[in-house]
This record gives sequence, C-alpha cells and structure tokens, in this order.
Amino acid sequence: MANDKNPIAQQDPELWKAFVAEQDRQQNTLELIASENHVSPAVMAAAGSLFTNKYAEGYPGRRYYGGCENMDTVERLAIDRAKSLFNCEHVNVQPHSGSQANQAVLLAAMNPGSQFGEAEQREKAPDAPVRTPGDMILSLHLDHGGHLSHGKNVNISGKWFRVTHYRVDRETGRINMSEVRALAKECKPKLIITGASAYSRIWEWDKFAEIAREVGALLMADIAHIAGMVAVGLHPSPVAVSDFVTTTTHKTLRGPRGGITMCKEAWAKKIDSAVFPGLQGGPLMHSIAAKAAAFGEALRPEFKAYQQLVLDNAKALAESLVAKGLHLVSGGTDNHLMLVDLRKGYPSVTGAMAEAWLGQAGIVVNKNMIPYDERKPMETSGLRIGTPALSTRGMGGDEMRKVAGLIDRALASAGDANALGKIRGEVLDLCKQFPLHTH
Ligand code: DSN
Repeated sequence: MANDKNPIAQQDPELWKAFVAEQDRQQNTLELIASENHVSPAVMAAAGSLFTNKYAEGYPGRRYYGGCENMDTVERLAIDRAKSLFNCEHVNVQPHSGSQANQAVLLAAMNPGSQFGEAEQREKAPDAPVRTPGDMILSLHLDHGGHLSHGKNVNISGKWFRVTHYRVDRETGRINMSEVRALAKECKPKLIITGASAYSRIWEWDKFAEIAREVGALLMADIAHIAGMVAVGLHPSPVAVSDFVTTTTHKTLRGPRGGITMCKEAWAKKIDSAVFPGLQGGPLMHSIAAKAAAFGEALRPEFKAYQQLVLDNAKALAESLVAKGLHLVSGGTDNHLMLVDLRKGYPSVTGAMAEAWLGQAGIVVNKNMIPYDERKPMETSGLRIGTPALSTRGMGGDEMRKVAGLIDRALASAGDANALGKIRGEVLDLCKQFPLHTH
C-alpha cells in the first residue's frame, strides 16, 4: 500500500505521512487488541473501491436512486453469503457499525421512554411530570464484559430504556445462570441481551432462550467478538434460539468495519425499516462490497483453520501467562480473548500503566475493567488480550509462549525504558519473521 506512486502520496503528502506511519505501526507491532484484525488484500480493495461513489438508499430491487443495478448485485451477494455463513432466516447488511446493528433491534422491538420507573422518577424529581417508563433490557454489565450499546446509561440504549444487568460470579468469573433467571423473573425484561466484548467463556444460549421463554422476553445475541468462531461451528450458534443476532464484521470475522443484523423472518420488515429509513440514510456500498468479499472468504475451508488457530493460540497464550504467575478472570479462555487481572501478580500496576509500557515495547493491548474492579475506567485493573490479529500473521504456539514472556517482562519492568527497549527489539524481530501480507 505505502508506495510513492499512491495517488494520496502524490496529491497530499501531509495526509500520506499518516498512511506511511500507520503501515509501519501495523507491520512492526504485535496487535493483541481482541477486537482488531488485519483484512485480506481483497477485502481492503473492496473497502477502498468505486462503490464509495454511489447512493443506494433502499434495498435490492427497491432503491430510491437510479443506476443501482451493480449495488443490488453486491448487496445480494453479501446477504446470501451471510445467510449461508450463519444459517439465519433474514439479514440486513447495511448497519454502519455494531452499535447501529444493535440499535436496529431496539428501534424495531422496543418502546422507548424514561430510563426510570414511575416510583424512581417521582423520587428523583417530585415536581416533574412522570414519563412513560421505557421497556426493560436485561444485559451483561459493562464492567463485567458487556457493551456500551447494551444499556449503559450514557448510551442511547440506557437513556431511552430501563436496564437491569446480570454480572459474572465473583469467584468463578462466569455468568451465573441462576442469577440471570432470578433477575429476569424480577425485572420482567422485554429484551434479554446476550453477548459481550470482554467475556472469555462459552455462552449458554439454550439456557438464555429457556429463561426468555419463561418470562416472555425477546432474545438478542450480540456475537461481535465471536462471530468468526460461530460461523465455522467452533462456538455454539445462537441463531436458532434467538429472535435477533447482531455482529460487527471486523473482529474475528476479519471483514471491513461495519455491522449486520440477523433476525427471524417474522422480524424482517421491522428490522429493515429500522435500519433504513429508521436509523441510516445511504448504505456504505463500498463497505457492503467488502462485507461480501469477507463473507466469501469466511465460507472457505481455510477460514475454519484460521479460527482454530485463533483458539489454539488463545489457549497457549493464556496457559503461558498463567504459568508466569498472572491471573486471568475465570482462570482461562474458551475463545479468542483473555482478561488479565493485574491485582494479583502486579497489584501496584494499573491497566493504564500496563497498556502504556506494553505500547512502548511495541505490544498493543487495551486496558479493561475487570469484574468488581475498584479502579476507574481510565485506570482499570485489567488488560484485555486477544489472538485474532497475530493468528492472521501466521503465528502459532511457540510465538504465543514467547509473547507471554515479553508481556510478563514488560509488566515487571516498572516502566524502565531500557528494559522496554530491549523487549521492543525482540518484538521487531518477531514481526519481521511474520510479515503482514495484507497491505
Ligand atoms: N469496542 C469494541 C471492542 O473493542 O470490543 C466493541 O464494540
């Protein structure tokens, strides 16, 4: 990508500098952010293609603009391939992001209102008129691995709906299904949301479905993190038992940034109207072309081998970190990610410090709240680590064991520049042995 003949280099050297720097960063650092990946050259080409030039409001065969015949071909390919991948009845491939894929479900199925019930509204503002309370969501708490768009109070999902959260068990670090059942009976949710952005264990979709049936709730699974594994059958699929399944397309699925919303046929019309015209205008057709390309790749046998490598690498990395004395929430992982609890092992090191030190050494991770964290979100006591990107580079078990050693040394360095510089050198050697072929 970064060569001087590139039109950006020729036309806009100031902007081009950032491209060159980013290519260098991606080539020469170890990307361990669990939600990131490196797309293939074909997906990259589709994302930066002539499909960016076209408006195509509407859906295939029913557009509000002329000249959409090739848009229809591309969108139908994306739809058909997503259906084959996930075995879903209906899919909308237009959401610009995972949050919008989730919002489509809220808009289609939920009545908004106050985030508080009547009694709480009266207590908080005795003189204000009482508003209709919004429908109730039951979802995993953000600090326990959930997502902003699952009902956090600063997000539209938490501002317009009432929310009750389930948490992970303090001892096991796993979701306790008896607690979920008890909460569901108590709060009577309209929608139960499953799925997470920092949970390393298998989701028990069948048990959630049973609870949803018991309390008359709708069920939504946000599989953004584990979509790649679900697509190839290496994680159970929630599709058959859920009313809605949403995902981003850029994490383990290794496509362009974006989202999709799947649902049962009975919800198809409402979901489509919620995405357009409810939430969005013109679909990003270059992104939909790239989704089609990525879904095509995911349907090939090599993609299953890749997902198996992601899982094997996560296991190897987790075991090596534990062998070095680090503590992982729930003790390990069943998927592509793990959550390091720094309180045991490195009690004086915050997630923010660890993220900065590892960054200096060329190891890119993100600080993360851990369940029952006493520290604030910008500080945290945890680090989230994932293997999708290193697996795309072709790294395997030996490299994971090496990476675990580098992480542990960076945490033990107390930020010493010499120690981090030495690790940086070893990171560079590793990156050179496993060059990225995606640029
Ligand atoms: N922000 C994403 C993540 O990093 O997990 C979730 O949307």
